[in-house]
Amino acid sequence: MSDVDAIVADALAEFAAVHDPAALENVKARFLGRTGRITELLKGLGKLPLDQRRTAGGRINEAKASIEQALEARRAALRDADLERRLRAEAIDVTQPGRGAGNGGLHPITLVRARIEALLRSMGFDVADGPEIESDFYNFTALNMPANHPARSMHDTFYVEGGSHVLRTHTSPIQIHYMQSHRPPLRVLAPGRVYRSDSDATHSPMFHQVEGLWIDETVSFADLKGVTIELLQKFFERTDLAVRFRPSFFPFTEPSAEIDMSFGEGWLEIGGCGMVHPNVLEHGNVDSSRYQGFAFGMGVDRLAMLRYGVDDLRLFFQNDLRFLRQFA
Ligand code: 2U9
Repeated sequence: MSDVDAIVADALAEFAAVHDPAALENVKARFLGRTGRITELLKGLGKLPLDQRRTAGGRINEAKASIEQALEARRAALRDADLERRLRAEAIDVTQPGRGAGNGGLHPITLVRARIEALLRSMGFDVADGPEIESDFYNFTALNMPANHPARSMHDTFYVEGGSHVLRTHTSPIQIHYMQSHRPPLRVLAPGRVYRSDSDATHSPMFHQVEGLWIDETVSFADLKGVTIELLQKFFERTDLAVRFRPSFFPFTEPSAEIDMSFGEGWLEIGGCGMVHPNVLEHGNVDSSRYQGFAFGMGVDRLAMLRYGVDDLRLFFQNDLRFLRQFA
């Protein structure tokens, strides 16, 4: 085998032995680079006698061409191998069954709230919303709880920095806004989150209320009883549900009563109610010499506990999916 054939054979063997593109280019340099073996041969041509130069040159160029061809073939083979490896590594089995997005569900508190909203809408109530941070006026003063009223104590209320605003302690401010922006007669339901500085198995610092308000010229305590009894019996789907109105006191209603209910054994307190205090009507820009009305408030969380038989309020707020999935 001539020198040239040996170089070609070496090149082909070395090309075949490398498995990554960078190493292949290093091998190429050793044969075709500036000081590569083929290049050196070409440089040496000048020293050959003229009659041998042509044949030798031809053979070297043929060798160079076959090395270049082998190089190109090896480059292509490495590219193909790399592509093949990546396709295998990144393969997606399109025949696999999908994981599924899973259907979400509504939170039990949301379900209870929606149910109360639907029942009261059917009795002609509008549903209103409002801010969770309220001014001192809308949360307290307008509800007949003037400065220094005990309900304003730091003990019960979360004050927002500065002290002029609070996290609303009831949804009643919604109805003050509503009275100010609507002319009577009016019927409105105010559901939402409220906040009190209180926390144990039956009290959460954040809880939910629904409050109803009906204002017209002759609305009476009899209407209040009719609406709340109908609401509770429909909500619990029990016509044998007994409801009792126990005299009480709230600054924003006069007279006032606690609403108790019974499925047969014992009474459960479920809310409060009363005829709206004239001072409250006036704060809502309602003429108290012409209009009167009733209001009631119920704890949504309490209603949810009773409807679903849940004995710890905190379960509603821990967001354990094992618990929440039972209601979806
Ligand atoms: C306006 C005027 C009066 C709403 C009322 C109650 C009595 C009441 C509690 C029940 C359970 C709150 O979540 S709870 O602890 N509520 O006892 N709420 S009267 O009175 C209003 C509301 C708005 C303008």
